[in-house]
Amino acid sequence: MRTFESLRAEVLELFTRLSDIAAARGAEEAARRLAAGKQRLLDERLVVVVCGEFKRGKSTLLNALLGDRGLFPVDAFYATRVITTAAYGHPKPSPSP
Ligand SMILES: Nc1nc2c(ncn2[C@@H]2O[C@H](COP(=O)(O)OP(=O)(O)OP(=O)(O)O)[C@@H](O)[C@H]2O)c(=O)[nH]1
Ligand SMILES: [Mg+2]
Repeated sequence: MRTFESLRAEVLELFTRLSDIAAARGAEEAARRLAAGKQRLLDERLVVVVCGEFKRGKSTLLNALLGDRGLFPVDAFYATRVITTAAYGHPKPSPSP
């Protein structure tokens, strides 16, 4: 069975091959984007984009996936008006009594 690590290694190899092709063709923008994508994979950051029309349940879906019903505001009227990112972080320590 293919593991995440083996898939990751395969994709990193593809980045190298594609970057060589982009460089050979002088495709600078493609090379820049490939380098950025490769770096994200090396950093072990997976970026998932959720986009859609207004009021289609994006925030509701994200709250369900992240297990926090109060994380993104959900409303029948416009609730999320700006591009918003969520990232994992260590919880703040509780204030000492
Ligand atoms: N029937 C139904 N309603 C849903 C579903 N998911 C969300 N809703 C409702 O649809 C409305 C909009 O949900 P949101 O999660 O705020 O949608 P959104 O796409 O994040 O909205 P904006 O960020 O403001 O564009 C809310 O009233 C939700 O309760 C669903 O799967 N089924
Ligand atoms: Mg929203």
